[in-house]
Amino acid sequence: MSLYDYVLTQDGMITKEALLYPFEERGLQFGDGVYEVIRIYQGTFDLLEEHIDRLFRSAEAIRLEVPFTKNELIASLQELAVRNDVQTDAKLYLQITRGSAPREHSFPDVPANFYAYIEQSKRPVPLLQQGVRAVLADDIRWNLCFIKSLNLLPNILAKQTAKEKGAFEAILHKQGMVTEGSSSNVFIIKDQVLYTHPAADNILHGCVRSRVLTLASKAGLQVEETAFTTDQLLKADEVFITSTTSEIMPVIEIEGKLISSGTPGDNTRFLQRAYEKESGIKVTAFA
Ligand code: DCS
Repeated sequence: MSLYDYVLTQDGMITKEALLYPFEERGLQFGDGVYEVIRIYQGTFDLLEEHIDRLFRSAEAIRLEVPFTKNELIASLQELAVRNDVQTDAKLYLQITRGSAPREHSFPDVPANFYAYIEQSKRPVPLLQQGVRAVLADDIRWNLCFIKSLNLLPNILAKQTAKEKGAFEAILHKQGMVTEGSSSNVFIIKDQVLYTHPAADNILHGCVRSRVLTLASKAGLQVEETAFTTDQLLKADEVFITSTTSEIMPVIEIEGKLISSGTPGDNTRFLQRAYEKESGIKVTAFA
């Protein structure tokens, strides 16, 4: 099959030669790829090696060969930030797919496609201060959620449901056991013990999640990587979610029910401050 020369894109009419990705692209047609979102604070990458390690784990899990080494990639991303003269808070989006080839389910013998771009992105300061609402949603995803794959349909459907209900996040559960958020990991604190789902195959092993576990242990909080129920979630003393863009986000209401008094808890606030310090954030949100 040959393609006509002009292709319509969201940016207008262009020739296929000008398209970086033709529409026969594995990421577009199959979600056959993996991605990362990496935080930049005042021009400096946060948790960069952790994200690159996870990218390589994701790629290996889908048998996708990354066409460069971790060190080469890290150097190139740093070069990208320098070229763009990034000084602000920002985020980098990066994806790698199995390439462009005529549509056929089995792997083609073509090189991978890759791109990375940086966009300005402010910290969600008012939300970090006040906390957010969440809803519950069925976790209808597959069993390999540790792979940060481009297949995000269940996640976006859950997030849209949350948005329509005036909530920030959908907390997912499988048969009543909380797994994670649609784009975050979920933590509860009950009687001074911090609980979160173990880093099993059915959740994404969040980079912020790992940092929070370290910070909590250092602070002397008891940490239990144990799954909890939606009932335990609603009865928790404190609830928060974590992600690269949301950091440590207090959850103050779930399905219309207040968590404790409906304000961010002391342990959550402590961890938020510790997180700022660990990330080298200069201007605190919690003065
Ligand atoms: N779980 C899911 C399903 C996620 O999509 C994310 C982050 C996390 C957990 C938290 O992982 P990090 O702590 O490593 O960020 N999702 C990214 C995304 O798609 N946009 O921003 C963050």
